[in-house]
Amino acid sequence: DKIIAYKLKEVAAKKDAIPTRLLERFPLFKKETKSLAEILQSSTTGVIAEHKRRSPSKSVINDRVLSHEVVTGYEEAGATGISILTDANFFGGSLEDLLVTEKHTSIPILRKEFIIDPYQIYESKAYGADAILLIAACLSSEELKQYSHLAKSLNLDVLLEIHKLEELEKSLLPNVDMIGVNNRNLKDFKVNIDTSKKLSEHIPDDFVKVSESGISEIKTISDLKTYGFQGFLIGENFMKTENPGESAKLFIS
Ligand code: IGP
Repeated sequence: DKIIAYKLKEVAAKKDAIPTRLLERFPLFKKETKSLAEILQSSTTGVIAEHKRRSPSKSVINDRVLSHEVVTGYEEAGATGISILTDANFFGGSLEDLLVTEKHTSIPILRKEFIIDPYQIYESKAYGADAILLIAACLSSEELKQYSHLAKSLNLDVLLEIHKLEELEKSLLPNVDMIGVNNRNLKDFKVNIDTSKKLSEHIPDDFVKVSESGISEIKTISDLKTYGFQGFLIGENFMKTENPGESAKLFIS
């Protein structure tokens, strides 16, 4: 709730600085996007490696490494996709990180942000994202419908994040490509991989299943694969090391 209030203010200021019609004229707005969902379905690893400097649960994870080195390292390691946290206040990220990533990688880029306004979807496209995250806990059914439709009309894939069964019903939408189960409880930040396992059987097969947060062992991935998961979002486990790309390589190979 604190985050949402902050985001509403942030977006209002941004709209004044760069209105949507200007975003639509950014060169990257015309970029041909790559489908993260499609690539996950044909990938053997399915790792979506995340660039995350800080988090509310851990405060500083890694403020030393350069984002372009992290993302090239992730790509070389064999990551299927890259997730870029653009929130500055809680995660130490920026839209600049998204631009840098777009310049240095050819694998699909997920913009990780608390999206609470359609403006941020135009912004994601203008700064080079291929996919966006929508969080069921932050949005109404109507907003989820409207936002996923807008994303699709801009050729952005949609990863819809849920934490519990009650959020799934409003998330089964035609313009949603992937359903992500967040293993981290937003209240106490505890992670439990069983959250993914428990919810998996309720997610229809026409959505690509992604398990998010708290993954630090390769055997967790092979285990989750038996529950139908094809995507694995991993941040901290790589970012907390001196060389996140190298850590991802050791993990993936
Ligand atoms: C990555 P971890 O535990 O590997 O660092 O988690 C990712 O799942 C996590 O950063 C995340 C997140 C989010 C961050 C999942 N959903 C929503 C911000 C907003």
